[in-house]
Amino acid sequence: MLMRGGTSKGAYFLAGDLPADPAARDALLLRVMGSPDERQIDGLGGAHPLTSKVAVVSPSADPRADVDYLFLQVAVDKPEVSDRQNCGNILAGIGPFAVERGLVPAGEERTSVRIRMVNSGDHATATFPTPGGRVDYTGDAEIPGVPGTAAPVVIEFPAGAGRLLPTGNVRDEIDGVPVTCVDNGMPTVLIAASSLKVTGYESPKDLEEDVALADRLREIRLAAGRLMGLGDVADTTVPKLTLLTPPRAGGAVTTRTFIPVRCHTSIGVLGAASVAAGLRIEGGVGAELAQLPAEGDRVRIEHPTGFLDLESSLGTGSDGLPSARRTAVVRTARKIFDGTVFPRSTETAPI
Ligand code: NQM
Repeated sequence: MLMRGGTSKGAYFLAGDLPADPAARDALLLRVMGSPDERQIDGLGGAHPLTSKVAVVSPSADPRADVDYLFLQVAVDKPEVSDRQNCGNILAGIGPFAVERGLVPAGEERTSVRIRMVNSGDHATATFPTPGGRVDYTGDAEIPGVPGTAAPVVIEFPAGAGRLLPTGNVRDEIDGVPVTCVDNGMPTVLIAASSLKVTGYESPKDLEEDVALADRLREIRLAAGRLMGLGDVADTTVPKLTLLTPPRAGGAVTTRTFIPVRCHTSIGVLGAASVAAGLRIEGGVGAELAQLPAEGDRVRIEHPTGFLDLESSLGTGSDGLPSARRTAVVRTARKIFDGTVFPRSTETAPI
């Protein structure tokens, strides 16, 4: 099934419909998406990391979950499929997909699906309308970055299993640049845009064309990856890098996020969850430029095409450092197409 999840788009599969062997599965998915090819002309991919995504869904053996969701990022221009990151936007389609495929029975009015996110081991609960026992994608929820309106998918994340501050510090310095490395579901490096001599209000296109900035970001990311315990991140899509600058549309902060080379046209959900938590960390690079709402109020993260609102609260972990408690967000999803994909143009048998 081809679905839009939040501000991303991807192919959703039942695990049982794909090869069990990861190498065979990944080879097949490259063919399905049309990678490697910068236009992905021979497949379903949309020629951008945000539209070259795959969800693999199966019933869960975890008593706290109904379904398992494995996210796979299919590279556009390289023959690579990665399970090293999670995706909170594609997550928005998982509950509806699970109901469509009969993995979870629909409620009469709405349905809550408990999801184990296999990539991180974290959990989420997605709630969406199912009047009369069928998923209803229509509604009046609007999310910036997607035209029109659709039914709200409310996603709640309980406190994650990992450390909010993976380096153990509220602030580190890399090549003279202060950073705060935070992980509230997505490993993210927070950097004040001003410390890289940009305003942080530039368009994604202008930022992507800044070669000197790209060099700087690459060096910072490699060093941050090591500090965060992620090892050599040269070939991985995490950590992400988020440039922060003061808000200018009533939000808490303005962001430009690199995922990690292309600049996001909006912001990832878990990326935004990490930013929202990071802003509240006293002494972190975000706290001094953010305009935070009162504790308990929604945090509005501004991004290139609008904003993303989150509920986010922090506590203190057993190590005395800040830890995330709960995060909640509203997304929408759309079933675009359900059918047969032919992995090779010469093949007649569907997968
Ligand atoms: O952070 C893009 C997206 C994402 C990931 C990326 C996401 C998230 O917008 O949870 O949603 O950061 O690669 O789909």
